[in-house]
Amino acid sequence: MKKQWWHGKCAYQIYPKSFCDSNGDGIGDLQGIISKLDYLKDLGADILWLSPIYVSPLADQGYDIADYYNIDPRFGTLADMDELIAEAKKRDMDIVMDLVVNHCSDEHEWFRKACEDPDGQYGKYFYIEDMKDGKGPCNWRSYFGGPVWEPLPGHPDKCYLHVFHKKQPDLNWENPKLREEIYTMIRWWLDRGLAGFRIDAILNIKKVLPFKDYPVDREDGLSSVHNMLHEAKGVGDFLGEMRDRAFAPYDAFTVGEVFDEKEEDLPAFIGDGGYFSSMFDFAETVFGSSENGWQDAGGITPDQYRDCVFATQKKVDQIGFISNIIENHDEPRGVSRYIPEGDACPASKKMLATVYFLVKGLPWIYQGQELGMENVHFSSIEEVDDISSIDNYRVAIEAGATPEEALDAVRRFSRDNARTPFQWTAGENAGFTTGTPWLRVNPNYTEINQADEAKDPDSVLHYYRRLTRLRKDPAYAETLVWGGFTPWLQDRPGVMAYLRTSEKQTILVMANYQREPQVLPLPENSGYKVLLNNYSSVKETPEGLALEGYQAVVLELEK
Ligand code: TEU
Ligand code: CA
Repeated sequence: MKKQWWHGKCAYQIYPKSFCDSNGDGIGDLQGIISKLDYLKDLGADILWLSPIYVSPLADQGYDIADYYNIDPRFGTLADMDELIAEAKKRDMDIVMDLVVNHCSDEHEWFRKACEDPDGQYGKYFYIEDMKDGKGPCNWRSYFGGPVWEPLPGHPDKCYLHVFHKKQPDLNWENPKLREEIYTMIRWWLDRGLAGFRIDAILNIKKVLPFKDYPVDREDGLSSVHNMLHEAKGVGDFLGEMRDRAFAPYDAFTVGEVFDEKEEDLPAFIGDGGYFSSMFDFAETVFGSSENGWQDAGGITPDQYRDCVFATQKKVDQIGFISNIIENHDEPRGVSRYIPEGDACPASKKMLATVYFLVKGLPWIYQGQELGMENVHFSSIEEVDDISSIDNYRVAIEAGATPEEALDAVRRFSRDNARTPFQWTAGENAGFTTGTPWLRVNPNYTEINQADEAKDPDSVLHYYRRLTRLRKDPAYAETLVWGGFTPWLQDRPGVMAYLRTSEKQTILVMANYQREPQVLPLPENSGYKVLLNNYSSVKETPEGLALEGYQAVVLELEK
């Protein structure tokens, strides 16, 4: 694996709508982000990914783009964006945008023109088919519920494909003209000084053609899009072309949102010269999920979490650099998911931070994670905005769940858990806005907020600062960034531990991933130096270290 400029960095995801509102309209914006750059710099964030801020009706919160060449006025202007890029550069930080090109918005000019003339040039930018008996050509179920086919406005005999929401018509990547439009747009942004892109839902760009049915897997008579994706071949041709035509000339940083990749594809995806710089590890986020919907999805135990992370480490090994997360804007809060119920507290949150952050790969922090922000206890489905949560609520009810059970599934998995406003202060609206926030603030902001944590040296926030500094410390970077990864005590329940090794040194990351204390042996009878500890001390016994509940230590082992 070749070393890259971004390997030693720390990445941070901003969900602009919920980060910081500068003008009191209840919606976070670019000036809000600019006002917090010093905060992010101090945290140790180097690469900032912004979820979409392009012109959009926000049906899927910006993942439905109506103009790729402009900023939605609710977020700001192009001048604000240029300012953000420049202000970030001044601080040696990089801005990464979201690249949403599997689909656009039904309010995009291309789609409007396609509706005016389905047989014309823009009709060929989409998948437009004839309806038969009021139905589209195949039985795929869209990710957000219902069939993937929707009548084409103005043409009741025709329909268009949308694997996500009906306001997100799929772009036809088989059409070279469409691909050319996309590459031109990417280069336009990179020319503005952008460092790269997070690439949305990208494996969906390759469809199995001609359209055909797959086995029905729910009572709605439809079949999950996954069935089609598993069979689709040739996405690499598109990805390779996009890399060569758009990313490579700029040495852009790209991170793919890739689900369900085949193991043999890893070298092509993230190996040297691969389609992407990196891709997210979703092994733990998809664990326990069910094609039946959230009501059937299971939780994940600490041991299962560890095994997911370790399996990815083993699979990726020397091939490339994976991107590690515990949450993002599509997932519940990591501390609510990966820490057993009732046990989320500053110590356990710091422990989780330690173990995911120091495995091999690029560590990502999702906004608010560094404060230990938690899931929301929604009291009714009316409090939920997200289209995917609303669909999953309906699916649960249709599958026989009671409203309370359905709401419970939403509480566990709703994307809105991560989308509530950033908790800046203990003041009104958590200091996010002077107006009315677009989504209700999590009521725990009086306990969990940035201002209070900044004052408390023992806070989760300060712990994250220590973590980013440790990984970037020149004395340890060779090991923590590029060093090898070896599991330690993998067969012991309630433990997540591993060694990071380089020619220079060996570092042991060891966590007691349970409420009860336990004694954990060190590799040999080696001496050690404590580099990080989420407790004030660590007890030694002849058998090893006696770790408190959720205690995590990072030790440099003496050779
Ligand atoms: O997410 C893709 C997405 O919805 C996945 O979780 C999907 O279910 C997966 O492919 C299943 O294996 C991205 C964005 O992150 C999300 O916010 C958007 O809603 C979505 O694309 C549509 O743009
Ligand atoms: Ca605003």
